[in-house]
Amino acid sequence: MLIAVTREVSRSIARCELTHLSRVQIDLELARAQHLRYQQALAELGCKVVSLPEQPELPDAVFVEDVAIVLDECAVITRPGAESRRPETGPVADKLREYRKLVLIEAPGTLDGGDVLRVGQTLYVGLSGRSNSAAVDQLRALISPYGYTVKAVDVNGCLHLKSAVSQVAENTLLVNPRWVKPVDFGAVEWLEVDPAEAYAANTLLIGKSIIYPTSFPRTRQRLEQRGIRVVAVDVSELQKAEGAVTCCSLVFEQPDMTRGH
Ligand code: CIR
Repeated sequence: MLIAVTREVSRSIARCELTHLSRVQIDLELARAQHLRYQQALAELGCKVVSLPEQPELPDAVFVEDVAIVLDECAVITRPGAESRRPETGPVADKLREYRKLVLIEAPGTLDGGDVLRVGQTLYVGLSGRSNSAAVDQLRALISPYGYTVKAVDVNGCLHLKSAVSQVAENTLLVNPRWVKPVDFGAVEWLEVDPAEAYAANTLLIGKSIIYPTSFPRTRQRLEQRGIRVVAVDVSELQKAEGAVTCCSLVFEQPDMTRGH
């Protein structure tokens, strides 16, 4: 069974962190309606959605991806690069403890889950404004005993590694080549975003389908031409907070204990 941990949109989202975008008004009710539709898309694709309550004082708390990396063997609780986001970890850690052993990134390491792209047994970590090489070293020490390889990659011009590259099929990445170098990701196939849609590289792969924003029709056409099934969601209000589709959930496999022998 796939579990998707999410968290309700905070009433204070208007005070979110912004790095590459200018602040514009966010319609809270619309953001919540869009987030609900996003969760429905996860459920339609077979996920059991575990929704955490709103954190009224933590503007960016909806973006749960940044506070943990869930592997089969453990969950790594991050130390987010933005100080305002560090208190977000506690309630997510409390929930993940029900499913996994927890391990922690500690100071001076900083790591946002949005900077971590997993392809098979390799975890690529973007050295962004949020994640540093001390965290890469810690992550490597924590998870290499389980057989994972951790590789640092350069990322320039965007918030997180996964703003620039994400997985759209088993051996295929969707990339914005202005922000990362496709050759850094080894022997995979890649597809480029349409040049008019810089932010279009962030997709959430669930099984053989991707959850994908409605705002990138040109890149969507490229994806569909490659035979990729797209489930489109309107996330305009979360995009104003510099979020996208991977960042609003932590998706992981969990054996279904209710199905006995
Ligand atoms: C931030 O700047 O931290 C939030 N406003 C947006 C975080 C988006 N996270 C992600 O894409 N993984």
